Amino acid sequence: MFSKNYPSDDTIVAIATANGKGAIGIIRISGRNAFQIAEKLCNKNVSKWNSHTIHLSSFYDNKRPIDQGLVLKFDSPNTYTGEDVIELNCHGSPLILNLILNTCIQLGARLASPGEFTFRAFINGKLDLSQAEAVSDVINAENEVSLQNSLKHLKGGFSKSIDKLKGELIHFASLIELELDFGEEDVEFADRSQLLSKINELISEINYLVNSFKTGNAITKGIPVAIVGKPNAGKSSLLNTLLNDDRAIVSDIAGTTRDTIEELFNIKGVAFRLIDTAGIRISTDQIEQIGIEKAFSKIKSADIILYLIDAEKFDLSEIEYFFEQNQSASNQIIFCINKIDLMPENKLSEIRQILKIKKDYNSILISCHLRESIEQLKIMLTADINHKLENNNHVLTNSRHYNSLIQTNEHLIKCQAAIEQSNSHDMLAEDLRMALHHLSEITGDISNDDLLENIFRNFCIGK
Ligand SMILES: Nc1nc2c(ncn2[C@@H]2O[C@H](COP(=O)(O)OP(=O)(O)O)[C@@H](O)[C@H]2O)c(=O)[nH]1
Ligand SMILES: [Mg+2]
Repeated sequence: MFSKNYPSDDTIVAIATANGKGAIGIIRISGRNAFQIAEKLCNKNVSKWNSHTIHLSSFYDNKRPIDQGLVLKFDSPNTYTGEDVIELNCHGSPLILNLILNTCIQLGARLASPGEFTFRAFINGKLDLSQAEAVSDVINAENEVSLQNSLKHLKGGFSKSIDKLKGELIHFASLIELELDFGEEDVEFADRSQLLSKINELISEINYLVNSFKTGNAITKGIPVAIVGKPNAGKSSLLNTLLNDDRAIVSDIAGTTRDTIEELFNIKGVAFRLIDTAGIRISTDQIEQIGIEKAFSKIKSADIILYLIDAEKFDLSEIEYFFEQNQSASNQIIFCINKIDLMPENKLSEIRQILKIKKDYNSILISCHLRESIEQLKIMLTADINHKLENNNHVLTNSRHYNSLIQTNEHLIKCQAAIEQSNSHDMLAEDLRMALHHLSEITGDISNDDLLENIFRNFCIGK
């Protein structure tokens, strides 16, 4: 395969480490002239060195030494790009790095475009497209869970399950194509009931992946947690307590928080987006009313809702009402009974008793002032996501993959209908082809220049 945006028959070079001064800086060279260039740069017989060895050397610009460092030599094909590769570890000075880079360019290398090393790995079959994308996701991961997920994709587990789905479809697609070849004769090589059950199976497997996209999005961007409840229940206090910071204004004047406040925070590598909202009540204040409407919309989009209740005003019907109105398959509500420091123990046991009877409510008794049960609340926040991650082999995080899977399923659903209605072979074959086409987009068996450019231009130079 050849892409007009990335010629692949020349030798590329780039600084691989971040801008600025550091202990070391790394320059990478890849391509058929990599060793020749290194020979001139180091004034050493680099081509004769064994593969995967490290050598101390000076670096020269026209016989003038510019630095001293390590040279790593990798013979193709067992390299990152699949080509001959040289890595130079020099001192981490922008001046030195640029001098060496310019020398390599004078010696015939071309400055690499963003992601071009990974692109070459892709065209040389070292990585498929979804793995190449995972390289960039690994670098950009901002929390541990999202890092772990990207690493899984990089190792190729996700690609393997896509290949498995593809293999099953190809089998049937080829039988249907064969039927087409027989033209007028009404032969059926592919058992329709087997095909139908296979398609049903594929649709549900793809749906499973598609549904994991919400979790995937949440782990990269932070799981949205809305803190809601009546004015003065302690919502802003809980936000501050969880953040360990006086982020939101806390006061005993009801209606203090009129806009929503959003802050990212991390529990054991899982990112959450905490959203403090205006207290829900009937208000004549126009601005507060806008805040209350915003609170309702945050409730709708949140994955987790922390509904706060002032323990002194505990009322089961408030819980029941909120639960009925807002509970859905896509969210989890945790009722937090706050300010327990103000309550005598016998009153608290009463509340515990009432809540115990109603087991379907997820609830916890807390005190923001004393930080009581705050750690336990954090465990409750992570429990749901940990459960989802354990149960999902592959969590979809890439919207390109998501779109391809949605389109695959659209065609599979048409196949389903075509079989059920005994439609013509032609239509069935065409939908099978299209379903395969969209599946193949994910791993890059089918791609085009624009798609590739779109993916690789978001990489760092030198990767
Ligand atoms: N005693 C006690 N007071 C609290 C607690 N949490 C919040 N408060 C007080 O309750 C009032 C309302 O708190 P705030 O966080 O502004 O409530 P919001 O309107 O729900 O955001 C403030 O005076 C807080 O100091 C708690 O755990 N114990
Ligand atoms: Mg508030």
